[in-house]
Amino acid sequence: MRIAVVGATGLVGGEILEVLEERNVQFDELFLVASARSAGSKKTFKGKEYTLMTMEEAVAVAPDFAIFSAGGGTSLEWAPEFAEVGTTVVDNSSAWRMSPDHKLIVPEINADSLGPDDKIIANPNCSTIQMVVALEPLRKRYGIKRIVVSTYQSVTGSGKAAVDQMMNERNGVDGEMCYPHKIDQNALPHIDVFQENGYTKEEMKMINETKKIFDDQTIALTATTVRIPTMGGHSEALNVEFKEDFDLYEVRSLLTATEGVIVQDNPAENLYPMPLTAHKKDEVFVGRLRRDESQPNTLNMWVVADNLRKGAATNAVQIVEYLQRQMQEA
Ligand code: A2P
Ligand code: 11C
Repeated sequence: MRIAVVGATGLVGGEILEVLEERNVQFDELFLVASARSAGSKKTFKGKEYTLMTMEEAVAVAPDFAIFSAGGGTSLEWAPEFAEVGTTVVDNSSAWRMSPDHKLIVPEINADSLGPDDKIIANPNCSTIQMVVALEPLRKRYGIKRIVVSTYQSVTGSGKAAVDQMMNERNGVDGEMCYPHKIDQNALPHIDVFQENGYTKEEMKMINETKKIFDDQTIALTATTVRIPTMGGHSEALNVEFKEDFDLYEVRSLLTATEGVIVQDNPAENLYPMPLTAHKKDEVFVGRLRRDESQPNTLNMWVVADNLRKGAATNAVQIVEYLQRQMQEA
């Protein structure tokens, strides 16, 4: 079993390495890949020093798996090259997500749709993943009619340059601007580029990816995505209208029984999910569960996850673990 991490010097790449180590994922060889700028420099993993490789070098060794987190353009250009030599690519970018020929996978929901011909597998957007993981047990029980989601997203979702912008602002240092405005002490209702319909690309990703993952084009969904000056952890306010009425006690039980979901919901003790407490955790945290008293069959909930973990690295590594298990069982 040979695994390549493509984009190993980036924020998500670094997180993938941490997750591989923490989960003790088994492999015989590991290849760390970055741009030609970094190739030849060294990076340490589990006490061993690795020399960063170029994409060309990584394709030449034809690893079993390549976990990509190096941007959409790199994925479009290189994922097919890896697939061609037999590598299964798990891609963190948006390049393949909405392609009808590629699967968009959250292991808890639809990994069983994967087959041996799926050589390029798409990992959903971070804000989509944490929402669908929290909703899946409720969707199965009550059916979903409509979702209204508002997000509060960490600067880590935009990569290193955004973290640098925020820290420079905090330290009073001039530097490159990643966002069109200051981010520290601010909130930008603007994530990714604006589309012709007035929504941002991030908002449209949440809408379109959710329908694809749930394999249900009938779900009505609308989103407002907002960048806030937090480090590591996206938060989401969800308003969900179900097809059938629900019992709040049962909602809590269903969520509590769901692997990968942790319910933190005790207002009497000020217990609710927060980015600080979700940081570096692999689970999705859910709280503030309450009935929307303005409309039937409708629930309000607050969902938080570390966007670099379950939103990116953890989900990608879980896909690899799933496929490893399939290969061992075959
Ligand atoms: P590098 O450090 O050599 O530029 P982030 O999103 O945190 O900025 O990380 C982006 C990651 O993608 C980095 O590891 C970066 O490597 C990598 N990367 C960017 N462009 C390419 C490319 N053309 N080929 C391979 N890796 C790339
Ligand atoms: C953000 N959700 O927080 C984005 C980052 O499509 O994988 C991830 C972009 C993507 O800015």
